[in-house]
Amino acid sequence: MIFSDVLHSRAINTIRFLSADAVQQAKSGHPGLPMGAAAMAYVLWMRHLRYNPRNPNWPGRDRFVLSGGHGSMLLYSLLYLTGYDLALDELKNFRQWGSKTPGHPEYGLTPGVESTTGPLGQGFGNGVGMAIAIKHLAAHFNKPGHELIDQIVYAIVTDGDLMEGVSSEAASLAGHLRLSNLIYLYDDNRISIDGSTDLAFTEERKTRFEAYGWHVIQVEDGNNLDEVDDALSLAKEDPRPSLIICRTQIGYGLPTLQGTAKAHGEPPGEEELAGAKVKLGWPLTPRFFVPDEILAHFRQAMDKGRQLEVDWENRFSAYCAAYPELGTELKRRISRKLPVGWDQNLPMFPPDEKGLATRASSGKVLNSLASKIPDDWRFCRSNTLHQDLDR
Ligand SMILES: Cc1ncc(C[n+]2csc(CCOP(=O)(O)OP(=O)(O)O)c2C)c(N)n1
Ligand SMILES: [Mg+2]
Repeated sequence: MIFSDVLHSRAINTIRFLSADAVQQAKSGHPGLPMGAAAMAYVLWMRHLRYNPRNPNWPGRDRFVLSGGHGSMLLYSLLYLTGYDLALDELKNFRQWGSKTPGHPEYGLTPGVESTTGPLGQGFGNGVGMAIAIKHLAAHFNKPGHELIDQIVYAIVTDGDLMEGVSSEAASLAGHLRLSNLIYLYDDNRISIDGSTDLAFTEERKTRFEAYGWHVIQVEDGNNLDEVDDALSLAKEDPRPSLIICRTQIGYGLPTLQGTAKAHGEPPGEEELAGAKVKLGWPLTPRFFVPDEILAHFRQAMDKGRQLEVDWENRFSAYCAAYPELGTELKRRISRKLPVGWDQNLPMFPPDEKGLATRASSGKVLNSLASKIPDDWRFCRSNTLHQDLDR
């Protein structure tokens, strides 16, 4: 499949204009991110991300986090187009009371949303946690010839995410742990809410992440599908977490607002939106236009996803046949049930004059739980450390 042909640019424009139309219709929202990052998201969702729209909770899936949650229409457009249980009417009801399309994505409300995002930096940190959990499972369960746990966590992160302190802490840990299953696309549009990042955010982001031990790739043009595609392929091969810095234009296509902070967080206006449609060769009407062949193209994700899930389930069955005990244990963890007897022999603390620090008693309880609940060893280890520091 040649990547820069008409089909792909029409597919990407469908994402852009579904998003911009929804913001314009709601008279509120953020058109800039979806219009600027549509191409990188498209490559990720059509070429790399493993998911099944008909079963958003399939355990073998990769995870996608839109850390810049203000760009939620990008995610909703993708969910609708690829065939998740999110109707076009929900996009038309963007930001309306009772809709499944709130201004910022909410986990548990909208099928396919893996993490609640909006507070910048939060999705970045959540993704690191997900990648740790996957690595933990892989270390415990994978066996030679049975690499069942191989999920990758992808995210789109923004200037605001990188500005927030939490991203530094999380990135440091991700580098330290060499989370090769963590791949972040950075929407390097050099614009934030108040204007150019020249105003307040001029640090060397490439060397910053290299210093954390990340693998950093620079994509000169975030609209160049082959460049993004190659970068994602390289990232998957690297033993470190990867940051793919994609140079983009916020509000791509908007005749006067592209590349400006005015494209960040307000409806473009009818005239500007129409101007973008003319510029990118899109029909002015109807609003929320989805060409049939483009919907069919996106909906291939459903067959592909079904097949991916069937393949994974077959691998899981083979695993359970080869390692029945581990298979049962993995099923228990996936079902989120606690092991039988998890609460037996918990320490008791009789009243005492001096009183025991709750930090110390909680440590004892957690260590007791940890010996019976293997899922959380990292947590119990850090608590032991806490006790050591306390001495
Ligand atoms: C922790 C936090 N502080 C402030 C905000 C308010 N806010 C929303 S978007 C944004 C800046 C967005 O800049 P960027 O992340 O580069 O997104 P872009 O403008 O490129 O879409 C801010 C400060 C927030 N969402 N979270
Ligand atoms: Mg930005």
